Amino acid sequence: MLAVQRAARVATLGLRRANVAPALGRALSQSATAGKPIECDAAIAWEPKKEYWKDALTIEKVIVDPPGPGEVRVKITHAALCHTDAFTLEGSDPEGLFPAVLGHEAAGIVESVGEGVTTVKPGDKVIPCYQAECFEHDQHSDHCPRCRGYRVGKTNLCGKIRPYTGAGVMKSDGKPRFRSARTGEALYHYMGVSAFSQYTVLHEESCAKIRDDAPLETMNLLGCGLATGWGAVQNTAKVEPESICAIFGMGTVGLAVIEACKRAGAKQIIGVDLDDNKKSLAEEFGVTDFVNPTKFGDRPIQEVLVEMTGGGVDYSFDCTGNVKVMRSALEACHIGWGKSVVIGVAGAGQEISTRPFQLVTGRVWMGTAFGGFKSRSEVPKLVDQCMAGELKVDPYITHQVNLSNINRAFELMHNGESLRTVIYMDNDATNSA
Ligand code: NAD
Ligand code: AHE
Ligand code: ZN
Repeated sequence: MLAVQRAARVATLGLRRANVAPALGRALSQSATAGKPIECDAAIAWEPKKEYWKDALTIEKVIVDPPGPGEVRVKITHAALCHTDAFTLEGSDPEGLFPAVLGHEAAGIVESVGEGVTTVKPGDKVIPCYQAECFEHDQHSDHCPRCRGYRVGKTNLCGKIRPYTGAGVMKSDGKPRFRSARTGEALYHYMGVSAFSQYTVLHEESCAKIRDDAPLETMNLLGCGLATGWGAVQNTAKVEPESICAIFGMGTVGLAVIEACKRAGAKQIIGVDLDDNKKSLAEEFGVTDFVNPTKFGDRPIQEVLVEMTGGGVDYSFDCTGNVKVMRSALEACHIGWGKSVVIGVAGAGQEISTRPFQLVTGRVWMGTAFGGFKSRSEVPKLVDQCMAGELKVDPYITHQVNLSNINRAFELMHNGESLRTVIYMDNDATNSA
């Protein structure tokens, strides 16, 4: 029901929907390009821009080199904006590199594969995953120091290619596969994905192969925000029935947390946001209470929540990236057992603090990346759950734009007007209204 209601509200900005299917159809017959550089459109971030919502990206031609050994070239059909793209674009990311092709929440079709690739082939549908997952043989031979914990399920943070994705290059030769067609300048990859290009090159470890009948225009959201929110509840916090939960930040990630808390059987779900316009939306997703901290004068919001819940919440989640909010979320937890999960990403130089007494007295402060999911093996299962109707993606898609309107997507996010805006990457499928 919720899905139907929200889908009806999707705004298609300059998007001619009728043309989408033929454009995707063409993608399947592109093996003629294997082994050759491809020239295509991409949104380039030439430099950081504090006001990221004001036309920060330029749409230009880029050259995408063929995949090297262990690499996969993918035609990106649909991407979406996550707040982390804005965070990097505005210059807050200590790992941010420029010029770059940003974007990390996407879906697409394999165009060609490099030497040695065995897990995907041309024509396969994939979700690029910024948290890569190495292969079983890597884990058995302790490929990197993280394998010891990874193989027994202590973490989803694979270390095999992370140094290269952080450096914006490919592992096989330490170079990027993108260059500007206009200037010839090399362009860095972003989070090992670079979805804001019609073609990108991924490490094989980052390619989650999904079923052939999966709709790419919705499943792209599983590449970050939804998997993160759902996983934070089920994998990281492990919320149990009858819990009391508080969620700070009612963007896509926060709403996915709410949805998962409801599914887990939480009896009270408190949404916290500065924007009153988020109240009705949050109620649709499952909050039982909505709290706007600005309505309580100088009173710390954690005090309000502790009073409201008769001692504090069992679980809290920061989905804002604000370090003061992270502290409030921790201190809103019940003495003795409350757990607080940091999901939001804070800018360079920011640090969290609290009185150690908060932890001495039993509260637990933890964090999650990609909701604790292992990517290549678990994202296809999430797709199956969506296709079976057990999980819903549509309610999170509020807008659709074509690649040439990508800056509008950043503006909508900045204004708090959108949840996820899906970017249709094939400009032939759109008009420029
Ligand atoms: P978003 O911009 O869509 O939503 C953020 C929400 O927080 C908005 O509703 C905003 O009104 C609210 N907010 C801002 N400041 C607040 C405050 N002081 N108190 C209460 N609410 C406040 O962002 P999103 O895409 O949902 O992402 C949320 C955060 O999660 C971002 O920091 C993003 O970078 C991060 N993220 C982390 C992971 C991970 O794996 N850990 C994955 C995806 C996103
Ligand atoms: N590069 C930043 C940190 C950014 C960050 O924490 N990213 C999250 C994903 S946000 C997705 O929208 C994450 O998963 N981090 C773990 C990882 O391996 O990157 C910094 O502070 O340097
Ligand atoms: Zn993200």
